[in-house]
Amino acid sequence: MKLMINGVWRGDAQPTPELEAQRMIHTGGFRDQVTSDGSSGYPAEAGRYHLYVSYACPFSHRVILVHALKRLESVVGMSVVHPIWNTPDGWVFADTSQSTVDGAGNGFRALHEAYQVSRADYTGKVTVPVLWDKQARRIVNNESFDIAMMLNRAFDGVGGDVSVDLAPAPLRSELDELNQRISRCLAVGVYTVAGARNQAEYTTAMDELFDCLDGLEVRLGDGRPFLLGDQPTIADVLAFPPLARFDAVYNPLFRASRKRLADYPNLSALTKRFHALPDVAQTLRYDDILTHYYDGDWAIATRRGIVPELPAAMAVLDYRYG
Ligand SMILES: N[C@@H](CCC(=O)N[C@@H](CS)C(=O)NCC(=O)O)C(=O)O
Repeated sequence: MKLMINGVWRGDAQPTPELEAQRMIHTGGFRDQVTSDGSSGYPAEAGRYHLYVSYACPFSHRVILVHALKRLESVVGMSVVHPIWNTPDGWVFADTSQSTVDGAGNGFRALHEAYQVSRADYTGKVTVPVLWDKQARRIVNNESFDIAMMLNRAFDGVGGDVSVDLAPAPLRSELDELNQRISRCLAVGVYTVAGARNQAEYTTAMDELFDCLDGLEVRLGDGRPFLLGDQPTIADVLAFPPLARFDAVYNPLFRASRKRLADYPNLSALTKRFHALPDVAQTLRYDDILTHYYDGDWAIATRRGIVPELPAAMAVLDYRYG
């Protein structure tokens, strides 16, 4: 397993219950905020901040989407790690067709160096996405939702497209509820299915995931083009990365096989409509996604002893246990 313990990178640590627990300590990571008025100590400035992302990672994809929709290319720089995470160094930078070198000027070869420089005794996972402050030389924030929300408004005074607001104030409470639901039961839900340790956990996770998808499908049943109405919002930004990966990865590899995205007409239409928005198509890189999931270490998703569900219509004989 891969994690950092007291500032020391452990790319090959043997899993123990203690390490499993430490690997989970990632919400205690970096949660500072860039603000337009600078009251947080991190004022929005063009050219000061940099994103470290992966095109394969669905959580990075949220940030890449907002970066593109807000037209922040010349305001906040972006470097891309290689899609194969299963290396001794975890996420690495490299000058390849699928990745870049560290463009923030630090000369980092691996992402764990950014964590170590930011906090010399950091303990936890080394994850993308990361928002880096070139001036302070530290990570500001490593939570995708926080970063997406910052990119949405904080940089409006220094070059962000003010005509795009993905979290309009009148929709805030409805958005909060929907964002939490999509994050938990869909974006994280597919990983809960993949990580199930036995058939019972798998079934529980599958029920939650597909209840969630069924609910979103019904929500779109009134003909609304996006989840909250006529305009795309941050809720669509959160939904798009897992939906776009569903039939390619989560259904076949993670055994989220009860239905395909293609079996949901409204969610399929939403995915295509969102994909057709200006600048969105270039953010969806199936090369990176397929390399990451199929060449990477996703043995967790093929754990022995779990029988995948198939829609009844696809099985000639009923093969279920019992
Ligand atoms: N809470 C984080 C989760 C990000 C996350 O899990 N990123 C994955 C890639 S999709 C990662 O970097 N994993 C490395 C690891 O688990 O050690 C967020 O939403 O930003």
